[in-house]
Amino acid sequence: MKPGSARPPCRNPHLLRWVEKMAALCEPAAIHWVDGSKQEYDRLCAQLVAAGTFTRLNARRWPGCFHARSDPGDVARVEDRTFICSYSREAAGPNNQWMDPFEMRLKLRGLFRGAMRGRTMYVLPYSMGPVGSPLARIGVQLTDSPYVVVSMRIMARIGLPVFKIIDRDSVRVVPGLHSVGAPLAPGAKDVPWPCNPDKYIVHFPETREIWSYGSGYGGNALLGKKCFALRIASNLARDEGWLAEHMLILGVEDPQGEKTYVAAAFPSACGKTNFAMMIPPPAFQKQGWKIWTVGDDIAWLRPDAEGRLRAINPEAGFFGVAPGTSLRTNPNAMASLARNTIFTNTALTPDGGVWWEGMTDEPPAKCQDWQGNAWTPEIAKATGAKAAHPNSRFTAPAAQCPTIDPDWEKPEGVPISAIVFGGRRAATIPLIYQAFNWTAGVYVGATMGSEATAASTGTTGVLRRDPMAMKPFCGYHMGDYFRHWIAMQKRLSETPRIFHVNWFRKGADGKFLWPGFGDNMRVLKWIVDRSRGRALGRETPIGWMPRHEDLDWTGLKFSREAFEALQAVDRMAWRGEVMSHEELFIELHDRLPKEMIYERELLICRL
Ligand code: SAT
Ligand code: MN
Repeated sequence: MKPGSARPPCRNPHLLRWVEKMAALCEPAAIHWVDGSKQEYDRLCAQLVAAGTFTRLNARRWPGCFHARSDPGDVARVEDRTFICSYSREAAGPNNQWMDPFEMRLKLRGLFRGAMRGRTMYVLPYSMGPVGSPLARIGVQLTDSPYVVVSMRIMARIGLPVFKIIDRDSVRVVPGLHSVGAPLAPGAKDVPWPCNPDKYIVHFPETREIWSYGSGYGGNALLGKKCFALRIASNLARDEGWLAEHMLILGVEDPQGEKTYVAAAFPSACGKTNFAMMIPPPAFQKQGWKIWTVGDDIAWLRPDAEGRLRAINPEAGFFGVAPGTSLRTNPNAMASLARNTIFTNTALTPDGGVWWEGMTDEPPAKCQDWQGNAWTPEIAKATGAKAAHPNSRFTAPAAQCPTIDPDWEKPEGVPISAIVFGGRRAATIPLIYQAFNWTAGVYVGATMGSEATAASTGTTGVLRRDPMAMKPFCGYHMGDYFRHWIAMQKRLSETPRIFHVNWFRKGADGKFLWPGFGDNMRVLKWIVDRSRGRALGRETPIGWMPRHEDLDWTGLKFSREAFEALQAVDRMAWRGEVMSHEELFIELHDRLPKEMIYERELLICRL
């Protein structure tokens, strides 16, 4: 039998009927039920090579790797084309774009009518979380993009084992319909990256549905990631008493061999992948400190029977930002992406390899840029042209990460002792502080801000409030989300400690004050030690802070003065900060929990 098939390998009547209805709407030329096998993957990759979407990389240097070039108009998430269509506008909140679900369905039916003509519709079952884990959830994505199918095989658990669960447990499935929105007329020639300038990324929270139209890129198209694991899952989590968060998960092993797990929320392209795979400085390694990676982007957290917060990484791969990733900044990511990886919008080198800004100190003498144009360092100097798109990505299997935690697929998840929030802030926000308690910590997360990055289309560098790094991903009213966070504590017997970090503070000379990367271990050690009640700090208006002597400086010269500049709490600047918290709160006022107002008042008093 040839891999994958035109016949359904599953009997679930709801699924069969839905596939039939959607096929009638989209009118694909064929239907392919995805089995998830390696043979099927290889065949689809070969097909993508033949279509010009993929270039097979040099098999000796990049075994099992492919390069893809997207349409220049389809390079990142499109937040201004993303909708939460709950029954009421209030439920979606001012943090989301809303459209009446009835009207939106009409609109979508029009867009999807005949949208898959001339293409194959893939029926792609996937599990977010280890197959069969009580914390995992199932989705089925219908898509006309083979690029999405092969990417999803890396990013999630897909295929026959998932169909089996759908049949056996008759679980509730999150349906997702995805089309690149580029039907093919009979005999017409396809383009390497079909897509549509008109894009709609739509969520119906009550019916747990996803409809995505017009894009083939990243979070717009790999529906398990942001659409399901964050926007729909945040709704599931609120209803079922857990948390779906934009967080990495890592384990810190101390010299005694004891492991402490930390979850950390940073906005897109703020270094989650680097932090999750950090290599401690040599002096720490010698003492026996080690970092283990559980996930780099999304965490699902749930109190267990004993009231301990446990987390799984619902994903199976990394969709990491390529530029800036190097053997120096993140050797574990480089090892993860060394084989069986799909690179999208990086540069292509003449010897069949990939390159991006920051990968090596010395750029290649020439290469093809992310759009296929000739690129040389001289051209770059003259025009500023980047070889790789700033949001170019690698899609790599998590299992290939040298520091992948032995427990990363444990069905019950790992116990979380600390939660870290952080953004990209050039001024005001110190390197590290600890919130006084859970509610104060929720306030810290709720009011965090970050300068926008290339992960979403739009202006970069502008400061925006990005509560818990969830602004683009919270699938309901942000005020209700804060309330849910505050209420979570009642279900916990042991409350994780909450911290805020900022690796990106700059001095008057515009240079970063903190070396970052491996040296973040010094901060992480304090976080772990505080969570275990074995480190000191001093009380400040914004929370607990380490003094210079509370951090381990072995192997790094970092003066008390430099540390004080990095940790300075400028009361005037903080007043401005609190005023801008107020702007967020005014926006959310109709559903803002009163704890947020109290916390703000207390902060003002302390300042
Ligand atoms: O949403 S994506 O998966 O394209 C990347 C991100 O923003 O984290
Ligand atoms: Mn992300």
